[in-house]
Amino acid sequence: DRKKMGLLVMAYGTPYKEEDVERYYTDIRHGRKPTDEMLKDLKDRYKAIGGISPLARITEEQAKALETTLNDSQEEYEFHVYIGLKHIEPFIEDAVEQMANDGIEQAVSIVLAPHYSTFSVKSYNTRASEAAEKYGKPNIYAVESWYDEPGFIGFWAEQINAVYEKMPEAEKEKAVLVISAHSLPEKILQNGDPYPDQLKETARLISEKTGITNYAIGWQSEGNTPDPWLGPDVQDLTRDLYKQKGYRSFVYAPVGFIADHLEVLYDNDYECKVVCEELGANYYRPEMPNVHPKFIKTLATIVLKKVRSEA
Ligand code: FEC
Repeated sequence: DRKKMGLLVMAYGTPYKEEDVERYYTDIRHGRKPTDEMLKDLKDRYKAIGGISPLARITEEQAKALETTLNDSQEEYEFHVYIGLKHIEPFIEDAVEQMANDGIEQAVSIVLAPHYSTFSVKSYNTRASEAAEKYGKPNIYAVESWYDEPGFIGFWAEQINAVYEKMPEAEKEKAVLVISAHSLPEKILQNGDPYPDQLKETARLISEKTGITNYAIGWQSEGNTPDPWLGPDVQDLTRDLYKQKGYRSFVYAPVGFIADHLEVLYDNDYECKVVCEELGANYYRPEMPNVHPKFIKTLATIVLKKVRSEA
């Protein structure tokens, strides 16, 4: 008989329809309503990527595919997936409550973001464990980060190589790989947050695997707040690399994300592309992991490693 194991897949969440944008944005802002101008700006960005974000569908497909892959790849555990979102229902707390109601005693959790930060992964994990405490179950084994997992590095290396292979030699020499993650307020650094070092390590491993040495690390999608955010921002970085290093082709790998969503489809595919067009440079963006079977297999490897070492 297989042992029953909850599989808590946590992700950011996105509005399901236009009417959800305001409450979603309010949740992101810790309960402060956005101004009309901010709300309009966000709605306009969703419109620019086709109305709503594909993220809700992709998160669901990733979670389902992960459950299936896990159950097909071993016989010791029977995984039962639950999605818990940060900023919209089903919230992390809803998922944990459902697991408790379903009698799940043990669970493994993974956040669909590779790099650990007190602002991101820690807050997901704290919410899950506080909810589990409230309901008296399940006991949750939490994956904290997977920014250096070989299958993850391998996935990006393959997608990046596919882009470079299509370039003529002369273009390759003047191409640069821009590796990025979501920016966070600089104040995270005061408590020794590992987030920037983990991104650096992902970049180093991708460079090692692809042999691409012309690369730079950037930050993107910074929030609309007065505090200083981690930089350089990818758009400024693009201009600087063009002027100071003479690069003419830019390959963006937003490795802090794993799906096609607003921060990639707008912040890279629109905003960075506009900068490239202004400069007369070439814009490239390799495919995101989404539900690529190799990527899902990598997530399954990470989850199984956690379960086998702790459960
Ligand atoms: O709907 C979609 O397709 C996009 C979903 C989305 C993802 C995402 C990932 C991350 N965020 C992170 C941190 C912050 C901080 C603030 C912030 C603000 C926003 C806003 C939207 C938004 N985020 Fe997000 N983020 C996504 C969407 N994010 C919309 C609000 C408008 C804007 O600023 O553009 C600032 C909050 C504040 O005001 O204090 C901080 C981090 C990630 C990557 C890790 C993860 O996925 O959890 C970190 C996807």
